[in-house]
Amino acid sequence: MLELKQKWPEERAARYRDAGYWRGETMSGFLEQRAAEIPDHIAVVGGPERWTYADLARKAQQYAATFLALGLAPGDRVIVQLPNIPEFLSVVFGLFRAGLIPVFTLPAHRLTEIVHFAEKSEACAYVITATHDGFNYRGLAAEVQAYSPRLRHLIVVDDVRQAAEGAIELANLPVNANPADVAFLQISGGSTGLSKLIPRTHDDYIYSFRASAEICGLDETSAYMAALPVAHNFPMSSPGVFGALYAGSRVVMCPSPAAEVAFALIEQERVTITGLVPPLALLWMQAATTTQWDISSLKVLQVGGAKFIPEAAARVKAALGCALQQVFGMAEGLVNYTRLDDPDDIVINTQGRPISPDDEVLIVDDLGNPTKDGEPGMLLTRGPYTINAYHNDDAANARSFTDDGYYRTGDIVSRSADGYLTVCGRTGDHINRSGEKISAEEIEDHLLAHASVFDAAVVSIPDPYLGERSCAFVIPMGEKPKGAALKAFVRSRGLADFKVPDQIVFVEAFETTAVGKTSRKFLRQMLREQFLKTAEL
Ligand code: AMP
Ligand code: DBH
Repeated sequence: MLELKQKWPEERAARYRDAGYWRGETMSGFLEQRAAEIPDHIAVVGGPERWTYADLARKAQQYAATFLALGLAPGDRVIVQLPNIPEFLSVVFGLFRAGLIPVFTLPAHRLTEIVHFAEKSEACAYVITATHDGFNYRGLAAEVQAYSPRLRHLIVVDDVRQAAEGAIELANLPVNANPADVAFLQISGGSTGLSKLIPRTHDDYIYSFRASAEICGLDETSAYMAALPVAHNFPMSSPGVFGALYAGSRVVMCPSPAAEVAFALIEQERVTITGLVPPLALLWMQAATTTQWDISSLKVLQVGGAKFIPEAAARVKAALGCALQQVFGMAEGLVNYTRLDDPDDIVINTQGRPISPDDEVLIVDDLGNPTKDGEPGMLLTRGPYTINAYHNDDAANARSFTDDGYYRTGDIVSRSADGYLTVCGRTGDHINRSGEKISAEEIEDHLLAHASVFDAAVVSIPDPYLGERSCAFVIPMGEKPKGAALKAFVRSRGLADFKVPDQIVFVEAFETTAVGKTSRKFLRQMLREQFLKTAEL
């Protein structure tokens, strides 16, 4: 198996330890510590479950023992595809306790994506629920296993739950991990081609969510609700469920971000903080005008994952009766927050400033020269919780990191004199659809696999609800297929639903000047501009 690595140059690592960012804690270590300190506090609620910190730590140990009894060995990688249920936490902390490496995926992922993650990570096990949201994950798992024979162990939580509860605690569990080691693989949104795997260490990730919990004011009286899919980096760590547990808060697992489902839970659990992507924030603001639920416990609504326009940001306080916090982050590391005591002007018009005084932010023009304050440029960053390399992807590493270790975020931002960032756009060809990033190239490849497609270019189009939607320009070959049939074809390739093009536009040709001589990037840009000139949005 390819070794898991995430190394910072020794000089920087020493600096981060000296500054107290990296404290030598581990994922399972911190949970066990909380369980010893506040055993009877509620750690997580969801569905009929209500677990104390002692319950969660015990269940994690039982899962750890169960995984090892199944024949998994420390260092093995385990694909985790679980919805927002308390067992997400007992399973994941069980994996940490057993020295196993979770590979996080979203409930929306399908055959193509899971097989890709399994192959890239060399995973030998796959954890699912039998069904969720009407989808049969056993069926998906059977298909995945047919493609990825290395994935020997299928663990359906519905089946192992009982055995785990009977498992003997502490049965030969390995010693806790080394804090500098990789704890898990997170996934990127995949701006070029398929999603990349992001190795995060205990040290760096714990720093990011511990500091996030502080910035967000979490303590033992707070209740954090995970409304977005919890495997996403945002609800996982900004401060997310991990930051909430670190702070001794209560985690509320919300099965759906639909306003009425979430509002009911906010009332029942007296939720104080949650995070959303912009389109959901708009829906919640609308729903709040008529809801019967009492959402007055909510103090902070975080919004991130995609640009939240100032006009909408300005309405949050009045519409939901809570403060807004903008969050601009990435699974690769750097996370920016507006602070809870920032003036409205900053909260409404910026995407915040970095977590750490040691987050190094460079904003450069096309020639690599730093831009002036207030002028847009490409955002590069390095720091105590930003990765230096993806797992098992030399080409992406060559592209995405500079020689001196900066991550090229692909975002175009401007920075104010006091260090606040405003996102202006991006350099890459992906579509940010409601916070889900879709690679144009990945979808073009699927379209090209259709017998009646000669060529295809996928671009983002501004959309009043989604922020951006995907539009595929297709040159047909032979008989022109129907748009709906092409969408069905892409879906049948085993892709997450959010990647199916929202719109298909047939064209006779791409302008040859654009194809022959210039890049695909330019072609996409040209098609988008032509479309925007003529179309009604
Ligand atoms: P990923 O690398 O897949 O985790 O996606 C992170 C990307 O999401 C960032 O590089 C931005 O392009 C985008 N993003 C996240 N938060 C925001 C935000 N608040 N405003 C604008 N873009 C955002
Ligand atoms: O979009 C993201 O990936 C994101 C947004 C907000 C993120 O990773 C985060 C906060 O940590």
